Amino acid sequence: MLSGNNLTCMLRNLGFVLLFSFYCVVASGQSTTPPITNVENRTTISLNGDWHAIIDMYDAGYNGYHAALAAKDTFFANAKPKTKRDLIEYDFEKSATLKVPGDWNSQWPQLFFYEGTVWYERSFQYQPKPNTRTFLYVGAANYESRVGVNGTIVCSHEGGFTPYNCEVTSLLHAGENFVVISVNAVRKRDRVPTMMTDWWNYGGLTRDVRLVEVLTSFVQDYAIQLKNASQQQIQGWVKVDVGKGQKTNPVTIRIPELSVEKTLTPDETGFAKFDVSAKQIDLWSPEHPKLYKVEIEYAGNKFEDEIGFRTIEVRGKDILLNGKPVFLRGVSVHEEAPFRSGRAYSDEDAKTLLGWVKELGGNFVRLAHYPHNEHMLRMADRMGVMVWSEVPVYWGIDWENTATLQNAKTQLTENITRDRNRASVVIWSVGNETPLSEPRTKFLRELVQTARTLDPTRLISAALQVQHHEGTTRVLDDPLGAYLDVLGCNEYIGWYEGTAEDADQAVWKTPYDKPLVMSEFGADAKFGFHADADTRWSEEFQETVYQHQLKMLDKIDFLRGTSPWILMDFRSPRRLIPGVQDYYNRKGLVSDKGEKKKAFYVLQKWYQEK
Ligand code: GCB
Repeated sequence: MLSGNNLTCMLRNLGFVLLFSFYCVVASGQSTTPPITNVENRTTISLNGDWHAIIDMYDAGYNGYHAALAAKDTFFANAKPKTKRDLIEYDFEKSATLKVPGDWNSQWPQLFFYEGTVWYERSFQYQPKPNTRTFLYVGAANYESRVGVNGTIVCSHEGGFTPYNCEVTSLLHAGENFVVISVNAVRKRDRVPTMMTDWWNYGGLTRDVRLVEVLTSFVQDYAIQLKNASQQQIQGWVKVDVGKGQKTNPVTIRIPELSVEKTLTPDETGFAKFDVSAKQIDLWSPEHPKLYKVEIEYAGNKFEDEIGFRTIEVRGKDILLNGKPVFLRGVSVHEEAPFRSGRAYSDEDAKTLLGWVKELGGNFVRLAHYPHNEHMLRMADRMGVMVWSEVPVYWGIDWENTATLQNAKTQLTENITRDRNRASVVIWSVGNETPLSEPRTKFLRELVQTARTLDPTRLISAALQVQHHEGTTRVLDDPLGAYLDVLGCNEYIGWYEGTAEDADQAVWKTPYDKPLVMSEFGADAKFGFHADADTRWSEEFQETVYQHQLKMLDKIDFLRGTSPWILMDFRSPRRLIPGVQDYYNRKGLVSDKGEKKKAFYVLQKWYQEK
């Protein structure tokens, strides 16, 4: 797809550098290069570490006192006075540093509530190599970011939870180079998510930043998995970025342990499909999270991935993993760091969070409410935890805005592109608790369609809400249900609605012949606060809500999974009671310091018996 803006951005590479670069950034939301997947296993140079940071509340880095600055005068220039008369009113070198990866809110006290623009800068040594292309890869920048290298603006990106890359080959030189990234976290009505969320709007370069080095022509992306409903047929495709003036070469895919070796010839666009049968595949499952080493070789360059093979299907009300009915014993999780607070970003964070899921007796996790960092998905693959992966189409999105829909589709596409080779992911969710209306259903149906086209091998769901009651019967008849494989439902009997005991009378019904995952239920409790079961915020109150909920859930004949809200307490600007909430949603089964509440053990017992 080559839009007018993209075409203009290409001209930039032909030499009209400053003028057109500025135009690209201002005029185009997504002037990034096609996503390179599996960067972890390619040749990369980490740019993690200390970055100089300038807080720019008024966007002075972009605007003068009357008009927008010319590109050469923006902070991307990283200018320094040349004579003692020169006036330059910013100085990266003298500015304090923020750690990358990491949100800015939890690093400097003056940034705790900040949502504007922060400029990041760091220098690095580089040695260009022959026949090599270099891309700058940003794991995530919340929410809108723009990238400049050695003074030239390269690309911009919208969406705070998915990766992007831009090619910087022609901008790098031997010796010292610098990169400047501006990140803006302002919430706006037309963004995804929109103004209101129940999580902290952590801003900044929240995930790994790296340079990725590839050959002139290279494998940019691929999908390798079991064919639907087959336990022997591996299929997929590869996409080569052919490179200017290059010819395509054959691509070889090897899975040594399965004696699979397949050589493909990409077409002139660099695309090739394959299908190969392999006997006796040791299937991936939570009990046995087997991963195979997969090698991808192209034009003398080889890299690896670790891929598990499993099938996931729905038959009537059942979810089948590797052809057998499975109950998803799960819990919802935010990307909140255990113990230290702030955004989670590391392998250690992932191990701790998923370790608690395992300790609960879980085999499933709902990664709420946006794509989590890649470490989490790879850890879920290794530890054997099935994943519900979601985009931040949350609450009251601007349903009738076509640019918002495009943005949501792009975020969904970036999410699926990054994670489609992870066996752990079994469900793509297109949204959470979206209020019923025709424009909303139309919007979400388009996302369902996008997900199905990109990945026909996984199940699609959304966390819905009960739309109407018939006495004590709750009827799950949201029209979106017709387009989903799995119904998701959030309900808070005993917390936002009625009493814990009301769950005893509740009956659940749906016109759809589909499985249900109760995607949320729960209650707040402050760890260590003990009282009787009628006292809000006590561990006993939360414990009682869980006891009644679980009894109710046992009676729903189409229930095939649960992901109660939530594994760990998490920061939220909506939670304001001093001494109790202190800006934390306290529905965690575990506190933010890792202390287990009484309800943890109630759920653990239920899962052990499931
Ligand atoms: C919900 C939302 C979740 C909130 C939760 C709550 O229904 O999906 O994002 O955090 O309720 O605690 O209110």
